[in-house]
Amino acid sequence: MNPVATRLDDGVFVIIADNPPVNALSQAVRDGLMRAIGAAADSGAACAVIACAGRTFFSGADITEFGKPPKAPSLPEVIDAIEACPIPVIAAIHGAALGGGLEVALGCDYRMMVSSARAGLPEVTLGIIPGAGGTQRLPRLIALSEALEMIVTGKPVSAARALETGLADHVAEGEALAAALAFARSGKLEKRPLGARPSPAADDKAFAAWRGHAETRMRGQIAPQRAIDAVQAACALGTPDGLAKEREIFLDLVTGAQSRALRYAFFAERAASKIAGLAAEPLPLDRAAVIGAGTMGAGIAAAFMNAGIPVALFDQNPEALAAGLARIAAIRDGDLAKGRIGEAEHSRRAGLVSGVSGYDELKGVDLVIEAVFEDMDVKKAVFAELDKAVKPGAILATNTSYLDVNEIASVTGRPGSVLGLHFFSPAHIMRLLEIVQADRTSDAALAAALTLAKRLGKTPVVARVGHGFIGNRMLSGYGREAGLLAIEGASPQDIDAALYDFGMPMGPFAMADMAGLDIGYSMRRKLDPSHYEPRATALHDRLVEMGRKGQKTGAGIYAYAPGSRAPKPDPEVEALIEQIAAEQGVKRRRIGADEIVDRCILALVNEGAKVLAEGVARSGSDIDVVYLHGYGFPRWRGGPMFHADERGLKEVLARIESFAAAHGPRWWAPAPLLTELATKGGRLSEYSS
Ligand code: 3H9
Repeated sequence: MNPVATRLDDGVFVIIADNPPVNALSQAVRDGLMRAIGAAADSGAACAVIACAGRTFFSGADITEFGKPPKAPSLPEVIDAIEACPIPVIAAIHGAALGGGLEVALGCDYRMMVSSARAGLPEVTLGIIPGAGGTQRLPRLIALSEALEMIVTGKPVSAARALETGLADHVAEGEALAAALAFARSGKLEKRPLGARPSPAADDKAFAAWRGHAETRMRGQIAPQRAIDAVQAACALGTPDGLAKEREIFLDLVTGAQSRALRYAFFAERAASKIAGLAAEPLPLDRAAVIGAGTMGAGIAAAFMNAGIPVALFDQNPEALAAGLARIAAIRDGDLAKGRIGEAEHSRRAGLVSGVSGYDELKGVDLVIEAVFEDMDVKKAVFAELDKAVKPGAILATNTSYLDVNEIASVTGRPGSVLGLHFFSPAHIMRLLEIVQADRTSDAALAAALTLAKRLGKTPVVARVGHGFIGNRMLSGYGREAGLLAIEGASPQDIDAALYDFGMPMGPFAMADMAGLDIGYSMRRKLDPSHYEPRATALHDRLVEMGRKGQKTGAGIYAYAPGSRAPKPDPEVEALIEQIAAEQGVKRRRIGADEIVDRCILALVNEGAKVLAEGVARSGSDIDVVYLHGYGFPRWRGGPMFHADERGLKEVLARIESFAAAHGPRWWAPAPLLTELATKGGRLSEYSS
């Protein structure tokens, strides 16, 4: 069926595309548009309108077609045809005009947006640049610096902003097609093809500024720099040559490793929130409570407040409760001060948060999230109280990052309503939400948690019960190798630098100092020693015992100048490392960045393969989503599992075997699933349990 319909509406030729869910510009849509433009030219109409049915204007090229043989007509051909159409063409934009969608609109003579619509060129987020004229036509329409901002950052702009910059000609309320028809009839329209406009003047300062921005804020990514090359071509060349240059860069990037990884990440995120066979209707979640007013509890409550969900913060200690409420107030005050919200929203948010100190005040809530001390007995006591106090059917969730959710559920009379909601710190900012499905968690509770994640603006991943679930279980291997490498001879700053250069936002030692070394220290006191390697944590333990707990005490693995968070190597720590190495009988050696990265990253991969085989993670792509959103793994590498696949599992296995030979099998015995996929063929990122 042709997804593009046409009709003549009182002298206006109307073209409506309908390709649910988001009107991606698939081959069928391009073909339909091409034919519709031909018909518009022959229709005798005064002008044409291109609109979309459903929830949005074109959301861009169909990403699933990338990497496959191209099918005619190409999008640039369609847009050239729109631009060459003898009658003026109006784009009627609702929802979002993104990527190729905005490029279609730029091929039109007028852009009409409804006030709720957005327009953007997010191609760089997929590791490519606009490939259908966006980098050539946009700088011919709006100021060069504004075009650069949209193209380099990939961030969409509102209709109001589009009107200000000249991207939109008209902004209207109501339904897009009706508004475009009214606009079409409001005056005499003319042909004004952007491709025929002269090149914009080059602005070397703006180019340098955006290159600097891309270098620091989009570190490691190729596409933003290449997008600037394309805009420079728009300034230096006429349209045909500029378009050819843009196309050349687009085709080069779309077949490259970064784009493959970023497209994979796009679909992995969407797959993570879908559970096959989950038919249950989600339960209503209109009032929530958070137990424990510490940093985590307050952050979780703030996430609810920001999402507009009334939330009660519970703590039996009045001082802790007051401090937690003050933390939440500081978060909304900060948003007001930074202009992210206005006065009205600020007071609305203030009204959503209350403090409570008695279990009996929690009767009416639909969901409780416990965020108390990480101790099984304490958690069980809290859940027993909650089970008595909170209405039947309400969900009881724990924010534990390690503990057995089945055991916690066992003290309640409603194990079907118990699950884990593992937020990452700071909870109102970090996007990842690990949802832990315990053995008896009901489908309705799981469905409710997935819906809640969406309302909170989080990216959910469902994990099953297992020590540390997905993220922290794997992280222990990463941290272990970093600790051992330091004893074996690499300095903390070398290790941090190697992993930073790999693309991690910070190295493991700087991260440990930021989080506080005492957190791991007190957790290890309660852990079964089979879960960690004491040789690797000896340094951390000694530092804590010396009172060096990280940034908060002004010294940890690094030293910090008063009031500064910049880590400085500390000779005292270097001497301590030497001493620990001597105690452990380790002869220190020079260790290169390659070994540092492989030891740390392949430890993640090997543990990830075990997590996957055990069913703690449902799929390899879920693991990658956890690492992208919870641990800052570089998105342009796809995630640890995808990264291993791209490197080649045979090579990964050989490297892991070499580590097993050098350091013993206890931590390095290859995961059986990894061995199987490497030998028989298969990909970790495509594996599901
Ligand atoms: C481009 O245009 C290149 C051109 O310059 C050059 C070409 C030559 N293609 O996100 P949702 C699917 S690059 C295929 O959950 P929302 C998505 O996978 C493109 N599929 O909805 C999901 O499928 P499923 C530039 C797509 O309401 C379903 O649609 N454009 C595409 O939360 C619903 O998606 C972009 O980068 C696509 N382009 O958000 C925009 N887009 O249900 C990418 C979505 O099976 N898209 N799907 O899981 C988005 O940012 C969001 O989807 C959007 C809607 C904001 C549109």
